[in-house]
Amino acid sequence: MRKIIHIDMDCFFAAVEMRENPALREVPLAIGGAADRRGVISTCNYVARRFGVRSAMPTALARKLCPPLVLLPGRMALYKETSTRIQAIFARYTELVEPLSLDEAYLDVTDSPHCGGSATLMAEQIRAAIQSELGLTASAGVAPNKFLAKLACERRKPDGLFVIAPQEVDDFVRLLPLGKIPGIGRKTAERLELQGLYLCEDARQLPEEELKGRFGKLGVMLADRIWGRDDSPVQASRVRKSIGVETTLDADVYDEAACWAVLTRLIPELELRFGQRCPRDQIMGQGIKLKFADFQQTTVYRSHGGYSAPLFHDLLHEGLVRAEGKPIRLLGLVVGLPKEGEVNQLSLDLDR
Ligand code: TTP
Ligand code: MG
Repeated sequence: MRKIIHIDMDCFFAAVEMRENPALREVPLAIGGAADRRGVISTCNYVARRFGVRSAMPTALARKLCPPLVLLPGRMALYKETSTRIQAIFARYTELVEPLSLDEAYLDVTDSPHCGGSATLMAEQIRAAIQSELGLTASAGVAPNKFLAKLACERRKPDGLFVIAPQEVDDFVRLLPLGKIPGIGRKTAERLELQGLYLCEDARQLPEEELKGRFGKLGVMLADRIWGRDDSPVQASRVRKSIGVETTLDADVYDEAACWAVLTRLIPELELRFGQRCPRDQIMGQGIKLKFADFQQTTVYRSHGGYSAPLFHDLLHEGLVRAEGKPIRLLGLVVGLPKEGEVNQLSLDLDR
């Protein structure tokens, strides 16, 4: 049985800004791109959330919901530096830290000698250190695995701690809506509901084989989660699997030629970025990301060995078929990288 802590900072970018300028604590505050530049909200403080403002919402909509909203452009360098200091606090307790983003991580403290081995006490100490040393609040979840620790953390947000002890797992999971399981998106949850499956206890009524038969890979995952099981390890050094560049367009574009014109500007940037890590002939695949005017998005990806810029043209064509005539608001490119350690050093040297 593992002891996992999941930590997630509360309204992270906004919290950093409120620490820098405490007057902002009293007003609805959001970090994001300007409305007249088709920006979106990165995050907002809890005052703004009471108006319905949310991450990823177009700023123009946020302004409608919350006219007094104070909007800041954000200071990524400051958030990154703060994130590094948070990571340093985690490292006092365990080497097994898996960051999920700048403000969120799993810690495996199963073998940590601190706090007499109590994960709960360690989580409290970490939260206290973040508060006293960085002037920020974090929420934490403690549980026997990653999946439950993440859900536990959400349960007491903001500035809270929630513990799921091994003997409490079954009660916690039984009444959990299936849509709350990480990996089950809104669409999948709706598909499950159409089959009369709302809660984990509903899915438990189906024989495991049937769950797997009906839902394939997803069913295999579900068969574990509905009983509170997740044996995925905390992965301390996550290897980077892809590199991408993208751009939100100043105005929507409709046709292939206009999209291609944008991509020809992005391609050199992409090549510059991946070129520092991996030679062209070792790229594992390439893809193109499209976001439509209705905010739906799709990625057309093709796995193969070696990189070819003209291939993006074929992928674009496929993507636009999927668009079914909808205008495009964002275009992006991505390449798949080989596993770390598998980049052939010789050809790297030859490329220089
Ligand atoms: P989250 O942890 O998802 O959100 P949060 O920390 O702002 O709020 P909560 O209290 O609910 O945890 O994301 C962390 C940071 O990542 C967030 O402060 C800003 C950034 N972010 C974006 O830029 N765009 C997004 O769509 C999301 C979800 C987050
Ligand atoms: Mg957060």
